[in-house]
Amino acid sequence: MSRKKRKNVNKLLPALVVGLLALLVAMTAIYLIYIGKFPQKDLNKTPQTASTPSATATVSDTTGTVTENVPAEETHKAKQPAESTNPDELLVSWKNPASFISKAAMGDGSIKKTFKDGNIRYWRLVSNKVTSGYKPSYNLAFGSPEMYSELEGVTTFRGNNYRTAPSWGKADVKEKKLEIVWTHDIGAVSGVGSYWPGAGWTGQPLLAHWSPDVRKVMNINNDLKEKDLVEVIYPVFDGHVYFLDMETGKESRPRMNIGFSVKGTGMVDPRGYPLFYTGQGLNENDGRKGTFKYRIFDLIQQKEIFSLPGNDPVAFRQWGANDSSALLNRYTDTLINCGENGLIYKAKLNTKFNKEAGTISINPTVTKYRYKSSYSSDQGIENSPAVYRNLMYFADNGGTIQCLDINKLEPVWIYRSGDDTDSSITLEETDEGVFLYTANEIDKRGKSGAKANCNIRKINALTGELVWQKDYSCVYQNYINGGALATPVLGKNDISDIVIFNVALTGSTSNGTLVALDKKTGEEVWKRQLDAYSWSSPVDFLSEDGKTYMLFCDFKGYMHLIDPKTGEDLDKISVGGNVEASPSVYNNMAVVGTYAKKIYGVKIK
Ligand SMILES: [Ca+2]
Ligand SMILES: [Ca+2]
Repeated sequence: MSRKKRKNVNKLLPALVVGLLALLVAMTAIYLIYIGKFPQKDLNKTPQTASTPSATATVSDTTGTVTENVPAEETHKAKQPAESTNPDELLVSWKNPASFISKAAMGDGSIKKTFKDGNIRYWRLVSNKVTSGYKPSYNLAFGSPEMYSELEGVTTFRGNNYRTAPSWGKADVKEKKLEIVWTHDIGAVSGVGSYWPGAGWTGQPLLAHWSPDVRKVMNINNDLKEKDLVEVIYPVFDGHVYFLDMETGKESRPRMNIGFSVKGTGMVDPRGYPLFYTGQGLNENDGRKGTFKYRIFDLIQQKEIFSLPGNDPVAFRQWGANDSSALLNRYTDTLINCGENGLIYKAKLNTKFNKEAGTISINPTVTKYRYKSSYSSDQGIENSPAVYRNLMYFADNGGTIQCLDINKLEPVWIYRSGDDTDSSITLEETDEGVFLYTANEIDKRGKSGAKANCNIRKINALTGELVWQKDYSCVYQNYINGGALATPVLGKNDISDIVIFNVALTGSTSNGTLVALDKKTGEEVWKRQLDAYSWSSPVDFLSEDGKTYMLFCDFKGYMHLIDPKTGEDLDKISVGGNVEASPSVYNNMAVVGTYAKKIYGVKIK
């Protein structure tokens, strides 16, 4: 061996030792993995918004049909704070191994997702055809609730995608009094064995502060074209959509005749486009029968330009009413709507709005999400969906609370609420996480004269885990259900530590309870017994000096001005009859329709 060669061997020795050591470590690791003792990262504890490893979802075939490889959830890191308006950046990953046990492609194009205590079978239909491998052609996600509406006002039920803004602006509160400053007469309809006067549940009037250029191209009365108008847009029981000047209560343009009752809440396009959307509550009007439709109106010409059939041939339930108030994603021109037929509609509207020419058109492409929950066969959604980014939350008549990835149309988690849930879910994002608040009613569990608990819950919105639950005993009654029909006030600003629920028929068929619960613990902060129950959702609004006030209406026809820190009345006025609808507030004005067959304009003084 030459010196040179020997030198090379000496050089190689340390490398050989390192290599052998690495081999030893690798073999030990393989052995540990084999015996199952290799420490792995606990994926269950990985925060949902953080980047999680991409993996193929477990696909087990439970039916003997051909197993389809379902692609893994892509990993999306929340790169931007919620102020972002780019859906690509807003998408959150929900890849959490704990959220489901297995996922199986079924023979009929559905997918069965099995969770800890139940399962969901779901179908995605594009142009009414079941598609087994749905892939969205663009990303859909919502921004922060403050970013929901470009148009000032209340443009959907509870104002935003968290369902937490039933009011807009700030009120100048001095006397802490309410005063009716106008009323506007509306009608009633009769169904078989039923009579529906005025406005119904959820019935929140829409308030739109139009931009001057949009106002000028619409068919608003000439004398109001130059006025800085806040317009009340209100579909009600008598089958008309009323348009009123919020200041005076006078018609701002001719009413539109739908011909059949609306009892839910409509939606005005949050982009400030002259488009109005509404479902239908009944399909009969004083003996005349019709079909159920979900309608979209052009507010320039004031005419219907598109509709979805309520009795949808692809739906599992042939009841076509629609009380749910839709959401519109203004970044992607996408409408999200839930039907009482059990379907979720995701429609790319393909809107063309030419402000200068005064023309607007849509050409929707409709995708549908249909599902069956193992919790209950009851189909139909009456609450208004809430959305955190790409995660949508809703509950159904069978008591399934569902978190649905609205981008991929895939259920993320389900929760058994135990009964029909029509109260809309409210959302909150905090430093501790994203949470939802929900409450059910006493319906499917009921027997006449029996009692059951209305369950109020705080749930981790990303994992579906219960944070706390608070129960209130309610009386069952079949035609007017007890429990929560109202959507809660989610405290903000000076009442940010509480959430306020309105629970009907606690104790008897005529009374109720208004309760403020501590958001962290679920403990009662205050409780008020009501001698008149209510289905109306309480409304919080902020004063110019930073104090939160609350309006609350009941079945005896009172509107209360309440201090939400104590639950006590500051003032109380009569609005003529049962209030199932819930008020909207714009600065110092509140508007609501009641069973007295009137819309009321109430000044907060
Ligand atoms: Ca229901
Ligand atoms: Ca019910």
